Amino acid sequence: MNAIDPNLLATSRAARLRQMLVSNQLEFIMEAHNGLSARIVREAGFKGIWASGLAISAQFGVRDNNEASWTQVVDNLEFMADASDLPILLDGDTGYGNFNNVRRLVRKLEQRGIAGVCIEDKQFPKTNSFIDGERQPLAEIDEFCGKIKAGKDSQTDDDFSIVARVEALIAGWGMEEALRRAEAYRQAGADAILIHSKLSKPDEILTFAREWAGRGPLVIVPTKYYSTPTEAFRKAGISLVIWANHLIRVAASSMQAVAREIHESETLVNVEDRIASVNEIFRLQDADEYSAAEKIYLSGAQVPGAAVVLAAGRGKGLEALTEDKPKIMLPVAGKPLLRWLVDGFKKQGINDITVVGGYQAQAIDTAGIKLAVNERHAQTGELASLACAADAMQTDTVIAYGDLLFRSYILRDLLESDAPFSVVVDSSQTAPSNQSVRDFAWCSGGDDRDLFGQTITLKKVSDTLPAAGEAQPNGRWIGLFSVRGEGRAKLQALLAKLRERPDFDQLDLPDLLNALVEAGEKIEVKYVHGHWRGVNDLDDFRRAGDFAHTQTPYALGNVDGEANGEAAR
Ligand code: SPV
Ligand code: MG
Repeated sequence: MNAIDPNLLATSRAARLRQMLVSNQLEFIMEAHNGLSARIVREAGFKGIWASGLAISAQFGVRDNNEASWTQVVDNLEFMADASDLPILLDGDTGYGNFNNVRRLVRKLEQRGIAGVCIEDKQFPKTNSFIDGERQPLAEIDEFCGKIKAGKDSQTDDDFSIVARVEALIAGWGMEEALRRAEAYRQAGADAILIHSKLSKPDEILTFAREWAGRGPLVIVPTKYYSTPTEAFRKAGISLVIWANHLIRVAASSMQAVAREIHESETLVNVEDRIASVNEIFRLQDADEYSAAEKIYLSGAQVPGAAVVLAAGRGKGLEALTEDKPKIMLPVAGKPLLRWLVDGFKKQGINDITVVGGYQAQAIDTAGIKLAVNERHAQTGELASLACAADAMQTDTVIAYGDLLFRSYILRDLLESDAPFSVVVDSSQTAPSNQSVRDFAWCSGGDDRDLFGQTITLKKVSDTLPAAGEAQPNGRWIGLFSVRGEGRAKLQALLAKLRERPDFDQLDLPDLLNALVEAGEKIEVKYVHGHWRGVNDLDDFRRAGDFAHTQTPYALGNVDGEANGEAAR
């Protein structure tokens, strides 16, 4: 992301827009149509926003014919200006009336922190230039110049800009008329000329720019001549390019794809991991600022949970790939296994994440996590690693194997459990299908939908399958274990007790679960049926890539039916 120069932020928005118009480098502004898209434009690195008439009317679900009133547009702009500190250039259509309406518009825009307005020389109510452009009547030159003068005379901030948009080429009036109008508008006080074209080639824009010969800043909207290399605009001396409608268009196509998918599949499970998480929406709304303020102004605010990820191992059968890094740093579908897990936690609002490393711990990417190191990892099991993170368990904590990929609802459902202890068990895995499968789970009942609402508890976890005739497992523990409330102190006490055992260094997480059961604690079972992967060997890695791809965002990945094919092994 291009950071915005902090010095620029010190100047007013109007001054920044004016600077973009008069600077001798080519500048770009991006369409936004509401507060959220304004924030997104800012985060993408743009220096300014085009408040497009087409996009704003479209997001209201009305036509670009002044069906939304000008005050509705201005109210919408207020949300945009609040959500983003970028300068906003309003597409003010024809100025919504005569010179007097323009005067009032300019005053109201200044009051809402808008940096400038573009008015076009058509007649109110206008129609979008790309709909029968040649049939649209143009304003009289003198009348339009009066609007420009009235607007300039009514602004109180000298830096507020009025851009005059010439529609002569759109309406088929020719180059000479376009130049005549542009010159008249410049003399009337316009700060820049927007020359619009609906051709698929930039020819008339480039001719106009050549004839204009730098008499003032030129603004263009290359929606129709989009394949023109940007360098051509730079060479032609254009000041500002408006990318005019691309966020409303991507919003429409993404919404169409997801709405269709949910309607057809009658489930959310295929889309959840491919769309912005609810937490991402919270972030865009600046919810953290609210939480911080809550801590100052409200007592008793909730402390979020924590996670401990056990990632000390090198990975069996992966030696060739893990010479210089632990298994969890191996990439799956373009990002390290650990990142998938950490992102999964963050998505559920768990930001306090401690990763216990061991083998090549220095190679662990510590962005957004705390690292604890089990120095004796080569001689110890998982419990010794967990003990290294004992301090991290000051709040409700989820303990996880580091080599897990899972659909986000699995963690969400686990977090919703109020039980002191709970685990996730996959009822689709009751027999080994490859050598690395372990952690079979025996429970107080099977995954029977008829038992809905009843609590199932864990009886035992073991990697040894029973002989025929003995009780068969009800599934496989996937490696997620949540400890809440009073469970925390109990877990710490049990860990301390287990540490005294001579075989402590050999103990793994299933031993802890079994010890809790033996101590009479109830461990609630949350059943799932697939939708996760343990990544233990090379084969798993290959399949994990497919699994992860089903979770890439719609805008980036494919939208075909692959999302259904990843039930675990
Ligand atoms: C808009 O974005 O509303 C514009 C540009 O006015 S265009 O749609 O190209 O006319
Ligand atoms: Mg418009």
